[in-house]
Amino acid sequence: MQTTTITIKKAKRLHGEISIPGDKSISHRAVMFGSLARGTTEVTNFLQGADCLSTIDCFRRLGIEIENTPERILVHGKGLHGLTAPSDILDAGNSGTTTRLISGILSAQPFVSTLTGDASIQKRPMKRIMEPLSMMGAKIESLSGNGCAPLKITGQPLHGIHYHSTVASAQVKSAILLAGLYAEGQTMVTEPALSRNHTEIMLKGFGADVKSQDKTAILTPGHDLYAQKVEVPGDISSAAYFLSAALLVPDSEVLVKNVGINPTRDGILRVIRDMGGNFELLNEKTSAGEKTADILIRTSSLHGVEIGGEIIPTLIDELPVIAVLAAYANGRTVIRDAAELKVKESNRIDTVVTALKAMGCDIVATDDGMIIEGGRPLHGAVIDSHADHRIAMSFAVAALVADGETQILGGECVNISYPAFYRDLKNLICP
Ligand code: SPQ
Repeated sequence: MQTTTITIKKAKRLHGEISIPGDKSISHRAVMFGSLARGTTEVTNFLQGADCLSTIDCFRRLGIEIENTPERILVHGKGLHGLTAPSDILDAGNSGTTTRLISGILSAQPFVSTLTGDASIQKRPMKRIMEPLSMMGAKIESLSGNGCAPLKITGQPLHGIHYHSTVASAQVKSAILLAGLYAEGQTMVTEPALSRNHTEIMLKGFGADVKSQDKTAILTPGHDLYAQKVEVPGDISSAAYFLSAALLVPDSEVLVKNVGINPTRDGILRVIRDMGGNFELLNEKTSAGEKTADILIRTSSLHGVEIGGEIIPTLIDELPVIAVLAAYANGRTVIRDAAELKVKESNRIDTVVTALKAMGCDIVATDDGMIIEGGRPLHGAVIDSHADHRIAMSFAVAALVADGETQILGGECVNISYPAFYRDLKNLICP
């Protein structure tokens, strides 16, 4: 149930620095792979958002002891074959990543489990994992018969496949690779465009035999996983809101610290450059295969761009806030090849178009994206977040530049990926 209305007014200037909380995708994977590894995995800068807490809850129910303190998470892994049958239904909450990745693992366990989630999860498509996992020998049933959760998963002996995915989805790829850890023979996944590769990087770090060849990930089973220390980089998807706000609010300068800039996630930086955005990467580092940097960003005059093709998976979750940038940029922006937006926490084509229209933007939805005629001044409006964290945060940014006041209904959904979002944003706003 949506309860909190957040009110945001036009801002004069943003100034200061912000450290970005841990990456959601990497936090999930650290708990999952730590649970399947032998020994204790220590995770620092873990994202304490509701989605990642759902992953912790599921693995606790599967018999894994996980200590969660503000400083670090300790996952006391029991090896690939250490999970035990859950006594209750597994609840993935609002998290597509938890639902899809854990399904790959559960498909190979010697027990039956039932997996569900909130109203949004029960509408998101699961056939995309049910089909390839079934080809590997899995037995997965959608209990409502509509290809969505709740899912009943009866573990089976699996065999490797070479799957040619029709969608560029890290969740599909990861579910198959995780099932592949238990399968007989090699598992390969070829994607139409490369999706985020955190699973490949981190599984390799834990000792799995995973290779990437262009758009194909190849996993050869037969290797145990061993506990690791994982320092989670800041989430570029969360950084995107501060980068966008600093670009749009006049006279701003913000240092956004510790941002993961893995090339399969950095599409927003390439788009900001193309739009004429002014930023510098500082203090670049690589830790456990993941690149990070601090980003110094200033107010910039932006112009419209065309966004489509292979860049889309590298910025899919940033498209709502990119649409906000485009609304304030001069000229036309076309976003295409992004039909995946329709099957996220909300239909993000519809929710973005409706909300930007309400603020006075000239925008139309297309089948696979949107066309935005930017540069008109926008005004405050009442925006329904549809309980979608990315919509709430994107329109908090839009509100900073709109005339008057904006109200975001159900604004508490930022808890999914960024519980301190409004506080951190407020700290950058100059009086
Ligand atoms: O986990 P969930 O709910 O699917 O979260 C989202 C988000 O906006 O935070 C998508 F709605 O991120 C996905 C992302 O879109 C996280 C993810 C991952 O960690 O593997 C991959 C992407 O999804 P997909 O379907 O393209 O694999």
